[in-house]
Amino acid sequence: MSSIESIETLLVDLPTIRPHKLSMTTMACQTLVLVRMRHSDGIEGLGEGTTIGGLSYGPESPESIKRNIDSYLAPLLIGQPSANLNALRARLQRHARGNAIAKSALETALLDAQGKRLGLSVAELLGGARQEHLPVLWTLASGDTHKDIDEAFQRLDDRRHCDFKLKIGANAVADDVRHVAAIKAALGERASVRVDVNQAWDEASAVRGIAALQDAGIELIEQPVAACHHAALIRLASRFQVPMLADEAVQDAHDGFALAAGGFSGAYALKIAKAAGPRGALELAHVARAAGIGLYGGTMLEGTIGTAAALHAWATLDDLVWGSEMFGPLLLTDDIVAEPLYYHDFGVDLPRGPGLGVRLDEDKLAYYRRKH
Ligand code: MUC
Ligand code: MG
Repeated sequence: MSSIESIETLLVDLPTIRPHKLSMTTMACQTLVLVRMRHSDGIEGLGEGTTIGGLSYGPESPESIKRNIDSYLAPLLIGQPSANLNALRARLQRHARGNAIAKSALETALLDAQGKRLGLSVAELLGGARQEHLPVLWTLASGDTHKDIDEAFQRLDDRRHCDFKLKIGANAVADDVRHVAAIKAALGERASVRVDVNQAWDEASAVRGIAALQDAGIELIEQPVAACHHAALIRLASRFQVPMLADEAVQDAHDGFALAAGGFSGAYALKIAKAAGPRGALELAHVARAAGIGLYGGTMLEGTIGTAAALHAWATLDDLVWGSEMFGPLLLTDDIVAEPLYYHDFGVDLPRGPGLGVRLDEDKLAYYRRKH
């Protein structure tokens, strides 16, 4: 019976193709935390834990993810039998609080190894894929209205993306509304346009902003108010016709249940990073489904390994009514895998092969890994 032999964590810094401007930070680089988990049967499982903008997005940073895996989480797993994912997950939950992104990287590495061991894809391990090609939107976040419009037309012409999410909340509400309305007017019926406010508004600003965005034809409003303001999000969802997408407010199935029980309607952004891994994200999906809340495959702007892990989970769902945003690798200038994901026809193919279906490019990894 195989057991877990060693767990190596590496920080990998990859530049973005342009500055990516969110309400809380502007990214010029993305830092991936890569996990290489080696097992006594010779199999290596790969995992990735990634956040946005150091500590500006959430309570874990790339450095804390690495350090907490090295010091606390890896010792809980080393020496344990490789194959009982339920037991390993319970062990991490019992002995370590929080650290959802670190746990997601480890669960991904366990699933990848188990898939390779059994000759099954991660989607098959999770019950089987219902779709092999998933829709993927693109985030327009250059910070410049005209650049965003040019970028959107390029993506439409290339049949890369036909849905766009605009990052707002860093500017005055009226300026943000002007920016969004100009982009929607330029794209017209060719594209669906949504916004992500990343918690930047208080409720009064949200009421003003959403009323104007609804009039401009925006289709979805993501996380307009602070994550902890569940009641405000519920009030906004009942007040407006345009649906709300809960992101930071809904990390896992517990939040999903609380928000639904409080009367929320709309959609939930599923992210493996929020829910401590693909399995936790699917638990949230099941709660949402039971509550009649729509599903959306979310990203923490992961590289290819984290994106592939999420794709395997989302592929098991046949009711992602809001599609997905699994474009993380396309925001980066380079990659650390041998074969990139295949983006075409407004979506991406589920990678094939055992486990995640992804192989490392060791030269690229050696080049981009942080050396000190
Ligand atoms: C978020 O809050 O949704 C997803 C796409 C993007 O550009 O940023 C992320 C984070
Ligand atoms: Mg969001």
